[in-house]
Amino acid sequence: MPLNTHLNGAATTSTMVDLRSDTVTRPTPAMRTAMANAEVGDDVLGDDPTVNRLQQRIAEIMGKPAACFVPSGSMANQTAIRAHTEPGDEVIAHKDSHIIHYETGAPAALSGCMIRPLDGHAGLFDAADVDAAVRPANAHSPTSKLLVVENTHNRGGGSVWSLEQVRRVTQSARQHGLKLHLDGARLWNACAATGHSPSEYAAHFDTVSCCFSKGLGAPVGSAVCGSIETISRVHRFRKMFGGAMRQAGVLAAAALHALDHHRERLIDDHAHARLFADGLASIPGLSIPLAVETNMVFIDIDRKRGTAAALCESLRARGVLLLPTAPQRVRAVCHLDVTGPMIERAIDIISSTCGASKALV
Ligand code: TLP
Repeated sequence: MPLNTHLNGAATTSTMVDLRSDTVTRPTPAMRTAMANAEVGDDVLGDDPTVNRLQQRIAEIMGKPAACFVPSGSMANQTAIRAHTEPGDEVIAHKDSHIIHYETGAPAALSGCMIRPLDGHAGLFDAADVDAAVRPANAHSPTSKLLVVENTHNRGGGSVWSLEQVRRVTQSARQHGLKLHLDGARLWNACAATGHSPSEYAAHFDTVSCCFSKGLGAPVGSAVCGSIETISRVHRFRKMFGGAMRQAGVLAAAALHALDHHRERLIDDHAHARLFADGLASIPGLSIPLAVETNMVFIDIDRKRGTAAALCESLRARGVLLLPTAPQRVRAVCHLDVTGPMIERAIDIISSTCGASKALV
């Protein structure tokens, strides 16, 4: 079993096992050094050499002509949506997408778009679903404009799209004249799981967003990659949405460090997630509803045992942090600051907590 050999200074002193998200990581000492040494300038004037270097690097990794560094994954998705659409257009996406559940209604508020939600197991859908969702071109319907695919899919359990399914879905969308955006906040995990390169996935999309602050462990930052024309629109909307930053090179340096040092270790997070799921499987009252394909584990709680919120409260008091995502469902995410022994400890604590009382609420 591969164990995470990286130990952050802060993580070793903390007794908490924080599995709420892969966003909770703290910059490693080496990352902090890279940040401290970053050359900076005013990025609103295009003068930050480290931001410029990051944008060039991430565009190359994704196989796109241009990239724009933005403060968050939500801003990456929303600037891309705005760049592809006009008010009154419709965006097609899975009903469990991050852009629907966790981006504060931004497609409506910032782009004036409707969303057409698709069904499908674990956040995935197929070409026929896209065909059926596209509106007829007439004077009454919204204009179907953009398809958004999320890979890995967060609420789908960190599920991974196969390249074959991406090909089918994007081909169908192109036939209908749709633009294509990939929410690749965790594309790094999809690539670690499949062995595909980011550009193999990105090739099927007009724009791809990716995050440096989730699995890769940087403190802040995402990017949108695409054509020069589309990225210049993204750049404009980044400014409009309040996301233009000045000496952002300190953040870009962390992202560059993460790209160089934190991609290969993602398979350790995936192994830890499987170890965690296996350890929970035999605990009465808990079940794993979605296949564990990457760094996430979703856990369903039998009603007789109480609610997800009550379980999370009990576990917090005992040193394990999980996130309730539905009344009977919690999420655990493995990341850079979690080691194999920490996973073992979390399993023991959950096991004894669930064994200790029949019902928590
Ligand atoms: N997801 C966060 C929460 O918002 C739920 C998390 O803890 O998983 N796309 C996907 C697929 C995401 O999971 C997230 C963040 C984002 C975009 C947005 O990134 P941020 O939080 O940087 O705006």
